[in-house]
Amino acid sequence: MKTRVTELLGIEYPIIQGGMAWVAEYNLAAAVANAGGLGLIGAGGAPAEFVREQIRKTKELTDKPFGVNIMLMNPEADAIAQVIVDEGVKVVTTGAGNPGKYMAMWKEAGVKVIPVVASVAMAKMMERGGADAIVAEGTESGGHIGSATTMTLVPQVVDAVSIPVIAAGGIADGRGFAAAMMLGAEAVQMGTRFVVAKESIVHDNYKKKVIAAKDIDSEVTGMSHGHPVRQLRNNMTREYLKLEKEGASFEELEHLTLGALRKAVVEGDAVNGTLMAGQIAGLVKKEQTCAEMIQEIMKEAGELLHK
Ligand code: TUI
Repeated sequence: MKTRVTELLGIEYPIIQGGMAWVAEYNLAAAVANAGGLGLIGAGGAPAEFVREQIRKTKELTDKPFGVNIMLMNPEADAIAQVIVDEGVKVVTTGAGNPGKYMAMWKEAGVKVIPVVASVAMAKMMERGGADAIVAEGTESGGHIGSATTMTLVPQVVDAVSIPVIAAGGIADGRGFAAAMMLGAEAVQMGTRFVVAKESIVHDNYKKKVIAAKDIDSEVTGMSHGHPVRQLRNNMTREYLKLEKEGASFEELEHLTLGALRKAVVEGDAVNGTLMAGQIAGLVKKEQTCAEMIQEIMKEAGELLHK
């Protein structure tokens, strides 16, 4: 399937893997790239030199295009922005902020820039700043989220900009893919389904929780201090939401979450760790290779779109 996004990125299928902190490391990025999608390394809160190593390791596993996602709240974001240029990475996506200050250096280096946004205003601002495409991410997504749903956000962003739009949030199968195309998107970004990929290094306890999750098993923490994060309900979310309700300070809550994502992904602490996942987790039923996932989605979507 050809769209402006497959042309822009030189990929076979219009499927982009989410830039999930801790989860989106080189094994997953390379597996998605080799399966014909766009693989991403999620820099999350990692130091710049760690990201450089991840880029080099990805290159050893694939000669297909891949990108890096920068979480803009990372204190090392400036250094990571430079690593992307130095290592010749072709695509960058950004999250949790405004990448405006890096746009000129990336464009000059020929890097394709795809900001992830949660509003029409931000999408327009990014287009004016020179973005090549935009990910419109609905509140169904896991991790740090905005408030608009994918169903409402995607068509409004499509109408507001001329650059290609990639839909994210609540998409995990061929039906979601086809629906996103109907809303005017030219690719989808998926995170939650790739968490349970065979090539994903996520701890088995975390994968099991995603596979067991039902439709209403996620909670949004951090709403009170302006950093809403969607994750699966567990002891951590119950504790967090209780403290938040009692008016705990940002610092207190931060203390609770510090390192909690690593605890879940690496150590498999599904009780006190942060199990970031989207609302579509209820649809994710089994571990498969990235190639199996992408093939299945494209086949199902092809049949639906043909009908
Ligand atoms: O960035 C994401 N999702 C993320 S980042 C992340 S790491 C993290 N860990 C713990 C706590 C908080 C974050 C986990 N998930 N998605 C892309 C996204 N970006 N969604 C919404 C936004 C966004 C929000 C505000 C983009 C721009 C923005 O602009 C603010 C401004 O500067 O005007």
